[in-house]
Amino acid sequence: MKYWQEEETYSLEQKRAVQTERLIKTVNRVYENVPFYHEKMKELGIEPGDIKSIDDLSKLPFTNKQDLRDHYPYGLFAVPMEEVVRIHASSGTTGQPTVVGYTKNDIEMWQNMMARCYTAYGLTKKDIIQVAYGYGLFTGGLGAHYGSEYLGATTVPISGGNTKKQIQLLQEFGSTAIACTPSYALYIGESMKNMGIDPRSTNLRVGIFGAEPWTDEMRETIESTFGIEAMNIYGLSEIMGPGVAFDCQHKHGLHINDDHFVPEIINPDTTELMPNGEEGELVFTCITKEALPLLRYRTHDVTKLYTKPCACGRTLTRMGRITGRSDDMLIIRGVNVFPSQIESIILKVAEAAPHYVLIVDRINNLDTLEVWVEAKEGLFTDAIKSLERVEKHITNELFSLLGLHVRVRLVEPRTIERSEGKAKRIIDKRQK
Ligand code: ADP
Ligand code: K
Ligand code: ZN
Repeated sequence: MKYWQEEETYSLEQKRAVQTERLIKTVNRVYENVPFYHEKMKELGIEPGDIKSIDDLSKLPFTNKQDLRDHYPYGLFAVPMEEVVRIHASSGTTGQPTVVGYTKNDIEMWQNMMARCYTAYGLTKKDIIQVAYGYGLFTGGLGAHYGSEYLGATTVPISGGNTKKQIQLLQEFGSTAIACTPSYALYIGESMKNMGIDPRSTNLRVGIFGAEPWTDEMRETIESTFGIEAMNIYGLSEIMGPGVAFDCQHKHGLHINDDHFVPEIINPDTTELMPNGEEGELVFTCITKEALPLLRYRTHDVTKLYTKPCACGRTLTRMGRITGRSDDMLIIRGVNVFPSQIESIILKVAEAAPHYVLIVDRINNLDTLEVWVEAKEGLFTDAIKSLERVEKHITNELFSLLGLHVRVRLVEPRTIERSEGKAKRIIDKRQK
């Protein structure tokens, strides 16, 4: 099977018609049922009748994470609580958690979106999918789980952590796919090697990796470690959870399920729409959600959209890899730095292991950035000279990319903390 649903290949006209119909319905619903949106629209001087097509999307008000917090926990829900069958909460990477809810139809839609992803990754009901995202309030585990069952695959609900057990099940259950963060995949691979197990020796064919930013260099590292296809999956709890966008076999941008979540790219400073193809902040409008249909939700994720059709035949709009969250962007002496830029350099250095952390501090009123990278096993037994040479090499590479002098410290193997979920790449020592 090539696609899970026909909608994935709708012609542009068909898609626009569907988007228009769904947007109008959503705007009417929130205007009537969510006082927050009613007020916001009034402030902007618009009524539901002013939204006549998908082109009117930009007339609508934005929604910020803070708006969810201000209406904690259920204040933005558009249905009575008796219709809500599930609650999740964001992991709170950047502050207070926010609560999201789903109706029965929302869960069904989510399962379909996940099944679209799995199908694009070449997975079917014949596969055994080991779900190593955390189960619980975080959307990763249950999102991947329900979608996997819906696909008909054999689902192994091990959740995150418990790395020895993960490895045991990979070997004994014959899992053909694993769903986890890319940083956790790396950790599992490393643990296998430490246990004397070849990570390429299992039945694993596909990795379903997301929930945190990662680079193409990281993809290559993971693919060669396990001998698998490492597929990207993107999502956020406010919009749904995993399955908002996914790689197809061409791995050239992620297809957004834009018959359900309509993307826009804005300039984060002015909130104006960016010209086609330019990078900016990703914004989503949910046009089919019942419990929490957010309008123009600002994700703070930075990327760009591709409008050209994809060779796979899907007409779903593509987005580039997330270069970072605007919350994660460091401004060091006036230069914007994303951890992913540093990752892409480090992973090209033969002597460096793919484990790193960025230490930000403020010294004499100047922001400073130090990059700590693990040396590959064996390097520390060499002369100090070679350590210095590698540090210098990375420093130079970073300088030519960023125009910024960054202090690089090669640290001993296995000294940087490993992650079983979302990796923490930045240690910020500045006083807030
Ligand atoms: P939190 O905001 O607390 O981390 P979520 O668990 O909803 O809550 O995380 C969603 C965020 O995770 C996204 O907004 C994005 O920043 C990040 N993310 C998810 N998937 C990917 C991916 N494939 N690539 C890059 N970033 C991702
Ligand atoms: K099955
Ligand atoms: Zn494609």
